[in-house]
Amino acid sequence: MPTDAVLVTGASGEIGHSLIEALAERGVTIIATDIRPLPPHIARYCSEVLKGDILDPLLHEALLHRRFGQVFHLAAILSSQAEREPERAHQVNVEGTLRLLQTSHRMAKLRGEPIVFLFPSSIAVYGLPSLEAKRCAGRVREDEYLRPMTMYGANKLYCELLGLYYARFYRRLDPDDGAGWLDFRALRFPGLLSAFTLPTGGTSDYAPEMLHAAAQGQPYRCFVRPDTTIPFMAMPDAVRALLLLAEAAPSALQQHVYNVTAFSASAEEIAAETHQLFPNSSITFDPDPRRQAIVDTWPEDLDDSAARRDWGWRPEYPRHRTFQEYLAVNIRRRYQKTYSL
Ligand code: AKB
Repeated sequence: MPTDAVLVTGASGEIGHSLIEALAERGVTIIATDIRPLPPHIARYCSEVLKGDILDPLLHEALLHRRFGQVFHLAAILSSQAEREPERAHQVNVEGTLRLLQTSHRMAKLRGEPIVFLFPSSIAVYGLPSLEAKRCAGRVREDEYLRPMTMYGANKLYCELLGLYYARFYRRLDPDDGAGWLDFRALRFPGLLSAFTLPTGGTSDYAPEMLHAAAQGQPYRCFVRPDTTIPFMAMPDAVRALLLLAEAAPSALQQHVYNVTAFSASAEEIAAETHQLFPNSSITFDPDPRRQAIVDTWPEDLDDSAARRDWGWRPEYPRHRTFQEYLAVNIRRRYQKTYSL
């Protein structure tokens, strides 16, 4: 871990809370930013919380007055929300990332040392042309089916390339760079399942929403068909993957972008797992054509062998452990606490 502070953007989002807790456990100094306020139980782990829009030049100016040596750029508008406001999504997801790459590159030059820039990408970069192709594709590799149909998927794919540009070409083109360059690394995440936070505006949200609704005794109408299958991962594995990739020796990395996954499951299987945990849960299926069309282009499974080979990735939460250990314990505890407040 770097001796200088670690910058976490989008700190108030789904991944931010768990990542900040994990960084704090390692004794790291954390600078957090988000457009929304950070809950006090997370803010207390940060040496500074800068509230602001990732597009705001004043935020970037303020960041340049701090000394950070590593970046986790989590700020983004997720896939379903991005289809509702595509131009805004492009601004936040692409222009916001471009500005942060520039700011981080400037910081790396000021420090005279490389900055590791972690970018969470997504299965949304893939675009399977039909349901039949999705069913036949099997475990999709990093270089296959890169034809995203959503604004969010296109944004993520382009930002992977932008990061690569800053890491490679900009470095070669700028002779003054010295040792101050960007070490850009991206992870393509599947749908994430957290016991503590709910995503907003994603298309894989049906899985966490189903669970959190059941834990609160509320009925849930699932917006995709029961047979809809995509890969998933429990939040502790997602955070561990980010930290493992951040800590990997540069010489070990044969590529800049890696798939990671833990298990694949259909919406029906997630509902069955939810029923096991919460036998009184009521889950019905009422597919939304627009959101269904999005997940129908995402792969059923990912090939994460490059991550396993280069930086020792192995998920610790397969499906059974995700539901029966991580979610069963923490989600119950979370809502028991809420009820007893
Ligand atoms: C979304 O559904 O938009 C995200 C993702 C798969 O990147 N959870």
